[in-house]
Amino acid sequence: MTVAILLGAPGAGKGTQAPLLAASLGVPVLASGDLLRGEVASGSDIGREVDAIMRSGELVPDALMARLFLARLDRSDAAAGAILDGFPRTRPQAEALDHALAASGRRVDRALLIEVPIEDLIGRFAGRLICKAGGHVYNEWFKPPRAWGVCDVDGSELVHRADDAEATVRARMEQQLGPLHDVADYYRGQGILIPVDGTRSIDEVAASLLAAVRAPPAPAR
Ligand code: G5P
Ligand code: MG
Repeated sequence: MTVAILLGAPGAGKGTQAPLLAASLGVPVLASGDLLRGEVASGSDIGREVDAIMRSGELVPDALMARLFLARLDRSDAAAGAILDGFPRTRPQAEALDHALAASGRRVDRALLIEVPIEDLIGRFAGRLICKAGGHVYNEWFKPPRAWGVCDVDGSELVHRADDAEATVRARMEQQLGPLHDVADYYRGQGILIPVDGTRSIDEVAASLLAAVRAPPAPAR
């Protein structure tokens, strides 16, 4: 059983790497951003509330996010492990996650921090495309789909994300890097944080992440 968290700044490659790691380990990806975008697309009350927050580049309040995400983690497909993309994003979320996992005899095994300098990230957003059905991630320059505008995996339409406008990207960096450092410190303190160089090719980063997950377990905490 493996519960591994992918940490990284906006654009670091969490959503690109999570499905690759999950496929290697035979566990599902639970992605907080995809959960939220699903709520927005459904037009639910929660969706209306979080749409404005996401467009502003701020984080969704901890209580709402923990409720949504931990309910997803409780579903049976995650009983044998999962790759977490985008949650936790704050220290209170990390504590809530530890608490929820402990209640079912599980724990976070690894927190993998994908490190990319900010100046390298900015250029990634303009070319990013995601698919409407599954949130699969592409890039017009670095990872184009086989057929223009169509997802390789599920055939759905590829679109730009509403929060990838330049001003929102700047706000996301300003608002979210501080909490990211807090979460990284939290897992460093537990001895389970593994930094990975995210500036290399997608395949090289994927190989490093898989090796990090398969490395011998950290001593009991
Ligand atoms: P999200 O959806 O979690 P972010 O901002 O954390 O959004 P984002 O933008 O989804 O993270 P990513 O997943 O780390 O980035 O990166 P990606 O999509 O895989 O890759 C970005 C681009 O770079 C792609 O075009 C990809 O092809 C390319 N790329 C990837 N890897 C490489 C590589 O190795 N090399 C190169 N050259 N290119 C590469 O959250 C969205 C919003 O939801 C809310 C917040 O408002 C957040 O802003 N939210 C939460 N709020 C509170 N708490 C939480 N836990 C929340 N989770 C989400
Ligand atoms: Mg993502």
